[in-house]
Amino acid sequence: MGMLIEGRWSEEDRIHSAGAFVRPASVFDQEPRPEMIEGLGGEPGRYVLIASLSCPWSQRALILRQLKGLASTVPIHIAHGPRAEGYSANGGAPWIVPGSAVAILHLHQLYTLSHPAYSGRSTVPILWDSLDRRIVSNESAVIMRAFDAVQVDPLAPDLTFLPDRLRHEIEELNAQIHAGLNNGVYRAGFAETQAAYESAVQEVFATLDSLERRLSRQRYLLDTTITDADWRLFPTLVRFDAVYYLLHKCCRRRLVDYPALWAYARDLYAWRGVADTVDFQVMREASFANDTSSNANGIVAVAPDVDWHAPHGRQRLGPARAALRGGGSVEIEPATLTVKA
Ligand SMILES: N[C@@H](CCC(=O)N[C@@H](CS)C(=O)NCC(=O)O)C(=O)O
Repeated sequence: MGMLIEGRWSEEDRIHSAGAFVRPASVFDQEPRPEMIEGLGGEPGRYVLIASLSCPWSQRALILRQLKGLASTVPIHIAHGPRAEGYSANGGAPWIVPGSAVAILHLHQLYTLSHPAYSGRSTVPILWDSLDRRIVSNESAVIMRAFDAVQVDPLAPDLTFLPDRLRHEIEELNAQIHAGLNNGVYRAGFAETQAAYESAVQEVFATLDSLERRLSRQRYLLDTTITDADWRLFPTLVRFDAVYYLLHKCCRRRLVDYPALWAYARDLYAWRGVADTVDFQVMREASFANDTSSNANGIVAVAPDVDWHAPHGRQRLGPARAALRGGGSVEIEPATLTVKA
């Protein structure tokens, strides 16, 4: 895949250890700074979210941007195009870096503009500060936390997907789901030995089985209150049958074979703005065409024949609720994101 080593692009790959895929930690990983949280809501255009529609980690950030009403203050740039030196910035055409006069072709150039001697992977999503001309975060979890902390409309209820009272439980669930599923599907797909693949697949399905049991009894991961944990799980579920099942050989069962998880995924898909972050065509094309190590001819698999708009019927498990930052929660109409009286 290639990476930057002391500011220079190298085709070297340092992400396998004894045949197993090891996801590198993000070097910009940090807690969001208070002035950044203020700027996200109060300085329209200063922060730009650079994302890819094929990338589940980008999608988490895109979802939070929609749900927190940040579409008017945080512009997005969707990186696309053939992978040469990692992600193309703009389909092979020059892209002017916001806040500068510099034109770039590859996203790794954003990393070196920000940190000239950067060593590490050049990943999306990226939160770019066009005033200071630097990457403030390349870690989806941090970007989600920053977006969550913003209240754009001071008159609207201050909703949070990371309420303090549930934080511990959310973090525990996130860690389990990340290891077993979000990253598990990549450990399966990028494994270089049979043993590494089988152990990853076993964990993927053990995690899905346990989520199926949980979601048969309750509407969302933490009962009726939707949280950060649900929004982190969704991008993996939405890709499961179209990409991971076939390309990453996670083929013991499909999402549609899990009645509760499949209906739950459609419930999340119906929240206002979430479907706008899903592009099945781009997701399949980018995944199949770029993963030439396991798909040498770059043939893009056809789409599974499923209906993401079918009624999910999850209301029978309780109304959808969202937490308020000050404590307590409110009932929400997911399709409009309005608070129910
Ligand atoms: N920890 C990062 C991981 C992001 C990540 O791995 N993104 C993938 C795309 S889905 C990427 O940019 N890969 C390019 C690479 O690893 O070189 C996050 O959650 O933001």
